[in-house]
Amino acid sequence: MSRFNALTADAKWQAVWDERATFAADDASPKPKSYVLEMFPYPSGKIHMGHVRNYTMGDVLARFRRMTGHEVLHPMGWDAFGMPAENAAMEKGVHPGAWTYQNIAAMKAQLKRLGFALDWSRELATCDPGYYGHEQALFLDLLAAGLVYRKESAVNWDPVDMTVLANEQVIDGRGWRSAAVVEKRKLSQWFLKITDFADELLDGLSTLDQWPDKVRLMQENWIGKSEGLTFGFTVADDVSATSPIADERRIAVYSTRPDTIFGASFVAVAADHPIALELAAVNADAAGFIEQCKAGGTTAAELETQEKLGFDTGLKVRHPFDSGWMLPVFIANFVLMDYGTGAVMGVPAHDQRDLDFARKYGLEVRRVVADDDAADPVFAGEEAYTGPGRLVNSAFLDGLSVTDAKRAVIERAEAGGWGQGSTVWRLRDWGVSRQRYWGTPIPIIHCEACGVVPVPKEQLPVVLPEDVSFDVPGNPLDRHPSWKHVACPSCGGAARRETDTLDTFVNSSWYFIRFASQPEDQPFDRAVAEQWLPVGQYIGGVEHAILHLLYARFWTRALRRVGRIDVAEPFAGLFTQGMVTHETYQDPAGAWLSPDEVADGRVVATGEPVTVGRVEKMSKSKKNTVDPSPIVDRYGADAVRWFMLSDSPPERDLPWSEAGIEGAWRFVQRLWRLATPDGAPVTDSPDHDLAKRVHRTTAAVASDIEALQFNKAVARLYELTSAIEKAAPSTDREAAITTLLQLVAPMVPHLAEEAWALRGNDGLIADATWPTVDPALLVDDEVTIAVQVNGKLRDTLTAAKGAAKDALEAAALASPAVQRTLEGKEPKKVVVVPDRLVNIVA
Ligand code: ANZ
Ligand code: ZN
Repeated sequence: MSRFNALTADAKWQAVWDERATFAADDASPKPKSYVLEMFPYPSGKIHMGHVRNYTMGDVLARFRRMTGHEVLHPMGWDAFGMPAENAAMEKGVHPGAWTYQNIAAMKAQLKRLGFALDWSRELATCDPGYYGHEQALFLDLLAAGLVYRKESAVNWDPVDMTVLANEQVIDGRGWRSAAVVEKRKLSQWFLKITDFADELLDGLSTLDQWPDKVRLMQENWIGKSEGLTFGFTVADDVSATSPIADERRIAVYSTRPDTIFGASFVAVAADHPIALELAAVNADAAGFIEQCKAGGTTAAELETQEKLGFDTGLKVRHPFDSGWMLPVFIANFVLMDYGTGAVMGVPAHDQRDLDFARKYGLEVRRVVADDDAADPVFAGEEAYTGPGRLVNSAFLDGLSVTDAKRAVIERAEAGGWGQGSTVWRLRDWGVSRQRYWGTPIPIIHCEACGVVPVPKEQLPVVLPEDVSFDVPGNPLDRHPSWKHVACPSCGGAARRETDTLDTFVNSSWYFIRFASQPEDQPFDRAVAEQWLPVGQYIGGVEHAILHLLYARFWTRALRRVGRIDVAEPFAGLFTQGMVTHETYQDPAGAWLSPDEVADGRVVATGEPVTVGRVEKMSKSKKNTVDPSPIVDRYGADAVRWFMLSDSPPERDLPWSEAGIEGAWRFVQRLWRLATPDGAPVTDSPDHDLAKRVHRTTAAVASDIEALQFNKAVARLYELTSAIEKAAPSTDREAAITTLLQLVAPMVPHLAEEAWALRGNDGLIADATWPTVDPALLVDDEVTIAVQVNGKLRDTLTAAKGAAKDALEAAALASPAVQRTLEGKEPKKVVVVPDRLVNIVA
């Protein structure tokens, strides 16, 4: 019998699908629409196993949806702007555009080789002016709607290379090329007002019931809504004599725990708070401390890990509820300037940072919340108490719960006019300016006379200049001899272009809309796009759980606000797949080895023993990657696809193994042998059991695929295959084989096409419909009866549904297990519950 020749079959059917445009989505189709999308790849040069797994899952769903009568949109494109192309330009002297398009060509060939059911006619690359020009138009829409603004913001500045560095170019605080210590510099940059949508983005999460809970939670935390009290501490100028900046002013703080106000023992301001800066101007020690804080970094993450440090300003403030109670004011390195008011009240007993700080500077630690009778005002522990409880040592708050006490303090503050209940968000506006070449030029012109002037839409796209050099650091757009010099669109005078480009996350914030509709003269046609959106099923890595998904949600809502589209949430369903992993290997010197440098526990080249390390995500740094291309060449696309689906639940990690892919290959061959007509005579005797099994598998596989439980579907298909193999030749068996081919078609489409044609079916299996299920055959006509003696399970029986009571009784008494238990005694009584159980009382 012939073997399935994947090499020829793969190429043959891929060419057929291409020629017939089998997977082109028809906007005008009357069928229900289904939009299946996997996160588009960055064109790094080669696809990796993670891509193969991600795209295989999406492909199975897309093909299945086609078979179940949907018009499917399943597109692919390239997230093509970004740093690696510029790095390649610097390292290899190749133009970022040339490098990117070469990579796209190579990766496209690799994807085609896997036989994905993609509508390639909608392919797009974000670095194409035909894409980013429309992005510029959308940016201008947002600008006109007041959703874009400019403000000073810090960038990483390399003082040796005299250039701005992207975050990923800063390694341990130093420039990646110069190794110089990176400084923070303020530059005027562009921001998108995502904070305007904070409420909407938070509330919208509750509508996303087909998203993983963990992703919704991550987004919720990132948006970070918190409620509390903003209130002022008044500086006591009469007792702040040691400070040169004392006067009767207020320092506003924000607290989510106003209930703990009687436990406050200090106030702390951020290093860049106006009070800190004012003091620094007249006090060299304060200035020195502020410098020290900045060197340590000022992001939330950096602050979290540092030792808590403070500088006593000499200022004293009065407690709002007791004007004789003075608290010292510190400048502290754990307070962020851009959160709340940039100042906090320190409550050491109930906040860990405050406790660390208080212990270091010998400040009072006073308990004000207790969960038991321990109302001792002296708090001794090293771990702040943040749990629930009753207020103690807190004057009029004593005895109240935390919640009631919060409310009471807010009420008093508002009544007394010294504070206001307030909501604070962690979410910050999105800084989109990048001082780089390989990105969407921001369509703005700066004119001395007119200020910031948007590029008129008829002048879009603002195209990147081709003739740029990367031999010196910095932004090639900025030093290009002519590109930035233009006439002001407003007054005609000499003006200059904005040389910042947009963050690549902007590119990926609307590509799914452009896939749905891509006219030449506008970003998308609203009516057409709305037919497809929202994306029904989006599949990608959990590493995009926060930024990409939040930005895309924001961008969609912003486009809705400017009237471009009436869609609130871009992705109705989200699935985050697990990673592809592999063992790691090291030689005796500790160097990482790739899997093909290792055989039988030894280094192939030297024969030295290999240390086998943990199974980890495939990564270049540990050299534990397996290149999919040679595997596809060797085993064929279908075996690779099958393996990607079979071994692990899709949300879990999948350990790559040679044995696994070989097993998949053997299964493909088994299917082939089964599907190839062997000329044996076929009898007309019905095989009811097999027919029933086929119907059940059909129904179950459909719901598995809908639920993206591919490994379960695969397991069922293994079982069905075995059952058909064992069945005697019959027309039912032949029908079962035909159905089996339809069921495996989304997973192993090349084999399915080849066998489908060979068995004399008309048309493509890709166009076939999913087999119909006869509901009558799904109903159990056999039941399992529990047989008990004195209430203890002794045996089970299989009986026809609805079997008579005495038949069940007789069968139960005849059971050898029952007879053994009865030891010849006569039963006193037999209770029969039809279809369920027989209980024998002895
Ligand atoms: C007093 C207090 C007592 C606080 C207590 C907490 C516990 P979330 O929940 O993230 O909103 N805080 C306020 N502004 C800050 C800033 N700019 N930098 C650093 N910390 C700041 O956190 C709010 C809490 O973080 C606020 O409530 C404040 O400390 C601190 F037992 O006030 B709290
Ligand atoms: Zn002008």
